[in-house]
Amino acid sequence: MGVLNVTPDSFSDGGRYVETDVAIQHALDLVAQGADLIDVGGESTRPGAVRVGAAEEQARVIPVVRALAERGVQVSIDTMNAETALEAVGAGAVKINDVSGGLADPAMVDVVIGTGVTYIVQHWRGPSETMDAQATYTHAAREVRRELFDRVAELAELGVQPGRLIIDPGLGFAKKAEHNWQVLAHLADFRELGLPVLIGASRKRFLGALLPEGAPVTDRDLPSAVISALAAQYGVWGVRVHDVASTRLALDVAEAWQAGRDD
Ligand code: PMM
Repeated sequence: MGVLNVTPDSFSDGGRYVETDVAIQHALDLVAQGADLIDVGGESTRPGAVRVGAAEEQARVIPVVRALAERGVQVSIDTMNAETALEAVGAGAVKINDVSGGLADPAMVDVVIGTGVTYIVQHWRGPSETMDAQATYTHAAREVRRELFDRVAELAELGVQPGRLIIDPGLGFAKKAEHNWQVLAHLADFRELGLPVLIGASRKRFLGALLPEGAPVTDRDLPSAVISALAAQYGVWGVRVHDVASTRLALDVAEAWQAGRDD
């Protein structure tokens, strides 16, 4: 999954793809580099980010979603807003990626049921303004998994077919570096429900902590690609990344390694 943030303030690629034409071209480049899906977002979720209005969010993302869908690109819409999700599916998005798992906007569940598209449910404890303060766990992997599985059960009760769900532990969302590593080390446990698992580690702060202070955010692409390869070994369904080329290569290595095992 290649990331396309059409936002002026995303921490990882903020401001680069605000113009529609530039955004579309960047997405096509990501597809050429091997992305199977483009995740289009119009609202930054970085820690401390302030919410944008639905109208502004839609003005950013809908033309991009439509243009990509018309070119045959598989698009997911990264939004917590039900109205934006509905508009995006109308414009051709095939998946809704909601970092709040439907907790930020109660109307989201009806959109998911009504549109029939695949829904990516992420572990979420609260909005970006407050999530760092909510990063307290006694055993992060176990608690994140429990909370995420509980959310899946709630969605099923509300009428969302579990077979349409993809789950994501939400690295960096109400999680400190050590919590992210604990979740990654226990990734296999997240497959217990049999649902596809998505991981979004790309360019996040906990990877920056491995690099020299002040290193540019693009230096996080190599550790991100390593995580992609390791996540593949754990059988995850997908990885959400900014630098598709390095992750594609990392996944090719993991696949060739796996093929050697099958001989
Ligand atoms: N991370 C971000 C945004 N959307 N969606 C999913 N499913 N999982 C993630 O980990 C995730 C996401 C924040 O990263 P960005 O600002 O670099 O896009």
